[in-house]
Amino acid sequence: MTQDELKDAVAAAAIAEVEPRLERDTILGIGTGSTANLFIDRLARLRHDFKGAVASSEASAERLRGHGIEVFELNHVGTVPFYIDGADEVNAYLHMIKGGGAALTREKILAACAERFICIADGSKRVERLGAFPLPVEVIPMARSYVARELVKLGADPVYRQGVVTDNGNQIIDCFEFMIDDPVAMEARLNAIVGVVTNGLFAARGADVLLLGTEKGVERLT
Ligand code: ABF
Repeated sequence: MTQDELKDAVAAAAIAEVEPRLERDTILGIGTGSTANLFIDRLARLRHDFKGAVASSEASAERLRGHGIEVFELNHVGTVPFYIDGADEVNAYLHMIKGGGAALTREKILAACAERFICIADGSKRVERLGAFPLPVEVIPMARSYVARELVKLGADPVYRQGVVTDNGNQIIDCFEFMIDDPVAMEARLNAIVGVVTNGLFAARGADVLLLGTEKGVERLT
């Protein structure tokens, strides 16, 4: 199977996971990226079975609206029963690196507001140790150089993602050469650097369910 077929298989598995639980007033949290896009496309068929969605990016919001799914502001919604999103890396504890698409802050807010976080990913995303994928850190623009110096002290090789402005008007630094032994501790440590808005470690609040696309089928891990 191709990587796209594996992504579509987990998108279909996520639909099977949420479909029986949809109510007329359900508002879903929806993430960003190519796997989330496949989920959105499959969700279109169910658009009359639930109320709408909150999106983690403008791009996903546009795609949802394109399918006739109403998009709500999180402040008007409160909690969401499910948040469905991809990941760049995921370990056995369902800790993740996310934010390759620069939407990490909104993704983390949605994850925090979700009763259940369903991570959908093809098998290439499953790792023993997080960090081969460069860890994204969203920063307030005026703090970029300061934060980069602090990241060097922690052992990272920080690279400014040129030309990228997040949906929140901020910038992204990617941490290369930064293997992470204790994701929960490192997430907190990075959050404590002044000028950091969010880091792409999703460990304090990881996924509740991982639907992983493999050659043998979709594995469901909790
Ligand atoms: C989002 O999309 C991100 O947090 C992650 O960076 C990315 C995964 O993208 P894809 O599904 O295209 O691999 O969920």
